[in-house]
Amino acid sequence: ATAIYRADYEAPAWWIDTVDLTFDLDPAKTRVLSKMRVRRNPDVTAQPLRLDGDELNLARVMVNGGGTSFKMDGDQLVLENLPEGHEPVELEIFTTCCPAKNTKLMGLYVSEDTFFTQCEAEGFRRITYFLDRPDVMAMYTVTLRASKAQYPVLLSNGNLVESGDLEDGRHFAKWVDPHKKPSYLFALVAGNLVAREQKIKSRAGNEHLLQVFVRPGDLEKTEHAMNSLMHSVAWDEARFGLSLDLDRFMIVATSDFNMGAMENKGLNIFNTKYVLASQATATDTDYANIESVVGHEYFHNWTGNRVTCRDWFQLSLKEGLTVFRDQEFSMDMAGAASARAVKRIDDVRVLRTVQFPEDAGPMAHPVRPDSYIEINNFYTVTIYEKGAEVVRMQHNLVGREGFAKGMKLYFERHDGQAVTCDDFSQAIADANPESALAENLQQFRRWYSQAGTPVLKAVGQYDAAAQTYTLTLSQSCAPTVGQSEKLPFVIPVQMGLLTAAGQAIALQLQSEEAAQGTSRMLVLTEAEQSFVFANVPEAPVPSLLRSFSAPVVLDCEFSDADLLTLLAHDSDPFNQWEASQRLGLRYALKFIAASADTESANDQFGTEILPADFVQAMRRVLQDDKLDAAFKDLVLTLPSESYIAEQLAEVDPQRVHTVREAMILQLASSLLPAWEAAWESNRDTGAYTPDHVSAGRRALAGRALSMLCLNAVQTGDTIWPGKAYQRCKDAGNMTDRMAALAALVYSASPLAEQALQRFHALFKNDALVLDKWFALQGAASDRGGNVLPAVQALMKHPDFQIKNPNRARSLIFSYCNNAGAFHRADAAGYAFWADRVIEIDGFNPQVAARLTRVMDRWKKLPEPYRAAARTALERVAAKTDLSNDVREVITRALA
Ligand code: DPP
Ligand code: ZN
Repeated sequence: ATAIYRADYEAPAWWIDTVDLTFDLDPAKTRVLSKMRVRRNPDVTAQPLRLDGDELNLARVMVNGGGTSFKMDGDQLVLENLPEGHEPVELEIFTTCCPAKNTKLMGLYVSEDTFFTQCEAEGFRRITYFLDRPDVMAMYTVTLRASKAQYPVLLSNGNLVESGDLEDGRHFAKWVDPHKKPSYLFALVAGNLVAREQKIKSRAGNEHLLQVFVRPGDLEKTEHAMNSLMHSVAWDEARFGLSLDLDRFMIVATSDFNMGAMENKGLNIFNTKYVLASQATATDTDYANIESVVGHEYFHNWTGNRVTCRDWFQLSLKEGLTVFRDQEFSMDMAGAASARAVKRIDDVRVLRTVQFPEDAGPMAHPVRPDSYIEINNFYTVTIYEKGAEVVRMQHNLVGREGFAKGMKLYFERHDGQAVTCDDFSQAIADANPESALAENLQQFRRWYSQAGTPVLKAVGQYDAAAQTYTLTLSQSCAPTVGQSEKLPFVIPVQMGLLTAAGQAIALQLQSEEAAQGTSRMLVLTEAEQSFVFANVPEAPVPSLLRSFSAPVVLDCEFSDADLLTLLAHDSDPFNQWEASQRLGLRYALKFIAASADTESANDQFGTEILPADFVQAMRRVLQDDKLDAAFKDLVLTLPSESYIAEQLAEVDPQRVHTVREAMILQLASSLLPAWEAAWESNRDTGAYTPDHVSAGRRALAGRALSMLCLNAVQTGDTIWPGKAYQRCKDAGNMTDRMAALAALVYSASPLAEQALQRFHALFKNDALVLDKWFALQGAASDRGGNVLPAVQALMKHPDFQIKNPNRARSLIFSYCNNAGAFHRADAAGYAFWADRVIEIDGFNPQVAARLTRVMDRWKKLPEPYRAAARTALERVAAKTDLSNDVREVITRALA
């Protein structure tokens, strides 16, 4: 496999204007007839037509109704003798494929007796020969033929224009998509499905039919998905003036899916995980994820489908923008400012816990990569979440109204086109010519071209005599693979200043006539810049990067007292939370460093890690009636192990794990009465609704219960584990039930085993709940190396199916991400990982490549882990028949 470079982009030598597909669906042998009208691209020198294919059986090729010569070049079908000139050519290609044997879940496959497709990024070539690239946009007509008894529902993109019976118990349906589209947005579904339907009227007065298709029996679990879809339609009209452009919009759920969901035009295909919900089977997190993913795929209808990507290097054009849109949607749905802040904190946690490590590791790549071997490996947190941050910065630099204007211009210019990330930022800037974005556009674009997480250093100097405060901001960015030098970024720094007592100080730069509020944005464009504030009455506490205004690491020497001030008083809830995280991180790092040279590090954890004033601050937060429960829950959550690990040059995962666990235990015991009170006042949230206020209360109650059980295991108390066990039995919703079960498992209570068994018996027929059951056990706290044997035993459980991506992820991925259990001195965790990567790669390379990435940061491990990790990586690399997917990841990891 060879790398593909962005710099090598060339426009296609041929266009495909129309494609008319006829499918005779049969799991063993599906026949596909493709009739295309193609023509030479007049702007490109004449070339043969080279069509992509993958694992297809070619039966016949015809040109303008007659035979033709053709040749194969690797997987490509090459037609060298097509008529000269620019007249359209009618091409007919007849192929067959075998959906039943398609375990990669790319192209056309069968799941539970139903046909599904997944074409992004390059799955369409597994269905028929085609110019399988996003800049070739065609009009599609699709006829599906299949057994009526087995496949009563036949769906494809667009509008149903004809259907009827055929002989031999077969029937057909003909669909026409009124919009041209790239092949990655093609979809078909055929099977025995039922639909929840909803008619809606748009603001513009048009009627639309919304449908959510699931297997019979699942219909009552589709209400939330349908509500989310209706909210999405309304939101995109209200916020961006973007209306649904189809008479009919369909969502179909499948339990075998590599990704979360797919935005095929008018026919979104979803992982069941992001569709099905009932209070008995889904948690609050599931409900929130469904809302966000339904929104995300729906919003793609404009950002991705109407305007698509020129090539796959531009993937973030649609993904970063659409993640930004779904984040804003979730915030707008959440309503209250405090709920918006909670969502923002959640999003930033993902960014810092997953994307920052990616950006510092072997798979680091710019938001717009320069090369790839396997595009599937680039559906990453960098493209999605960092991409969304880059869009958010543009939003913040031009303001909310300005951004709406920019979006409008973007669609005016590019509707129906396949474009680049540069086209997007150009439109936002051009619509806001006076903005800091327009002023610095070329430099701003470094966010797209340079990988790595910049470090923003802030140093403050107070001059009491002059009453000035000089804030010096400087930036740097460490080298990443293939990029040794980085140029300065444009970094928007939203900030404020507080007095030691927590009062907001009016912000007046020395060059200004008057103060301009108490929160403002500084824009750092140089390697170093100073900002001098006037009329500052005392040495202030700076509140920097409010709402996380740029995806950077802030390096600022706060005292503990500064951070406690910010935690208690900052007007920006994000920075209040951030102060708690900085303190937690500080104590964790201090203790990790202190215990680094001690043999008996573990013995020290009897001593207290967290100082009294921090514990007192946590107590105050927990007991503050004015704070949202969800916010309290986030403040009381210590930085994750992987976030702590990122701060260290060398990471002993066991030490990080043990220190963090000791900190949690200390919070559990020293705040005991506060946890009890939090449990008592939040354990009953009444009739279940997934709204943010009650979900926040359940989250806090769940954490309290977990803390109380953890403490109980230390003290020998049996009351709290008993309460948790009871809760597992009689909880009225899955959030409460799962939290109670997790509390028992996480504290390694003797009641855990029995509770797990009961839970399994209750939900053995619900695949998504079983996924949770497996995941919880893979993520259990390790006690003397007991988790791996338990995971190995679970692999033999009758309900475990490695070929189902959700199930494989639930057990195997959750174990391999469970640092305390995975990093074993005997290397057995790594051997298990290597075996599973090789096994899964044999049938599903995409899932295998994701699992491979668990080892991204192995070079930071100390011995004996490091050598053992290398051995495991090399064992995988030595396999000669690896997929391109795994090969690319493993090669980078070992480089
Ligand atoms: N289905 C994936 C997403 O929506 C890829 N487009 O992000
Ligand atoms: Zn997407």
